[in-house]
Amino acid sequence: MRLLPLLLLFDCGGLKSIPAGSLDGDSGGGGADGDPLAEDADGDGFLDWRLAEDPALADCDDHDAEVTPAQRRLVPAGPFWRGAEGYGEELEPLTEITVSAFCADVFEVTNAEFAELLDAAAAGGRPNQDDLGRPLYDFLDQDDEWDDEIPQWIVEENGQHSVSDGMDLHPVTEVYPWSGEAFCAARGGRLPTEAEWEKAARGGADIRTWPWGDTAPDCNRANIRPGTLAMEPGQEQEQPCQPLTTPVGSYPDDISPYGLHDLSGNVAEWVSDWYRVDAYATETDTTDPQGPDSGEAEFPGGVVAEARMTRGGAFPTEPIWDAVFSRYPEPADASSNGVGFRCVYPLDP
Ligand SMILES: [Ca+2]
Ligand SMILES: [Ca+2]
Ligand SMILES: [Ca+2]
Ligand SMILES: [Ca+2]
Repeated sequence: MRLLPLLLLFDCGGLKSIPAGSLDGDSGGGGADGDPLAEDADGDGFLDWRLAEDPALADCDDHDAEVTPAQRRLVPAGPFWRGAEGYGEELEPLTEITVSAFCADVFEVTNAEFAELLDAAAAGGRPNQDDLGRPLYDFLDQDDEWDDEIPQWIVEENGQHSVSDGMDLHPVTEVYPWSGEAFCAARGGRLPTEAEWEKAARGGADIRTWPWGDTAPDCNRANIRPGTLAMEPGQEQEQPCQPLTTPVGSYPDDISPYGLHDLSGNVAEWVSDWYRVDAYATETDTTDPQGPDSGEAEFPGGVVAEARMTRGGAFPTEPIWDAVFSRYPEPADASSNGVGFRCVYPLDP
C-alpha cells in the first residue's frame, strides 16, 4: 500500500500552473486536394490525427474544437519494449508489445476537474457515489495506515464542491480505481491499460528508464523523491523534493516522447489492469494486452488482497517507482494521497 509518511504541511505557493499557449496554431500537416479530412473540420488549427505529420500537432478529435494537442496527445500505434531486466521477476521477460493508437491526457486529472464530477453526481441525486453506489472521493480518509496531516483538498458543502486555496490545479488524490473509471467515462474515455500507460511513457524504439530518456531525475526535473534506482542495504533515503503534489505540468522536463507530463512524478496513476506478480510471465497476448482477469498482491503486514495496478512515482515514493517500467500494486479498494489518474480516449473515427 502506498502510504505516505508523516509530512508537515507548509505554504506551497508560488508554484507554476498549467502552461498555457505553449502550442501555436500551426496545423503542421499539409492537406491533400479534395480530401475532406484535410480541412481542419473543427477549425481549432490542428489537423485530424490521420493527416498531421507531427504527432505532437495531431488533433485527436477533429469534430471538437475543445480538444487540441494542448490537452490530449496522440500516442501512435506500434511496438514498444515492455518490462525490464534486473529489477525483479514481475518485470520480466522484456517483451515487445504492440498497442493500437489512442489519445491520452497531457496532464493528470486535477482537483478542480474532479470536483465537477462530484457536483454532477450530487445534482443527479447520487452524492459522492458512482453508478454502483461506491464512493467517488475519500472525504474521511480512514484507510491510510499512517496518520498523515495531508488534508482532503476537495470540500463539500450543500452538494457543492470546492477545492482548497491553491490546490485547483494539483492532481486529484484520494480517489479509487472506479472513481477514475467514472470520471473518464463521463468524458468519453477510460483509464489506460497498463500497456498503454507504459507505451505512452517510454515511446517506441528504445529501452529507456525514464519518460525523457536515461538521465536520472533530480528535483529540477520532476516532483519525485531523489536517489538511486537500487538502494543499498542501510542506504539512507533522501527527502522528497516537495512535501506535496505540485500543479500538473509544473515540471516541463518530466515529459514523455509523446508530450505527456508528470508520468514519472507528482502522483502515481491508476490504470485498468489487475495486478498479479506473474502477469508478464504468464501472459501470451502481445497485442493490446488487458492484463489478468483478477488481481492479488501481498501488502505490508502480510495482508493478501485484491490488487489493482498503479503506474509512475509519487512525490514521496522511492526513485525506483518513477521508472517507466515499474509496477506498483494497491488494494483494489484503496485511495491514497499519492495516487490519482489520467484518462485515455478512442481516436475520433
Ligand atoms: Ca482540428
Ligand atoms: Ca479538435
Ligand atoms: Ca504521475
Ligand atoms: Ca484514503
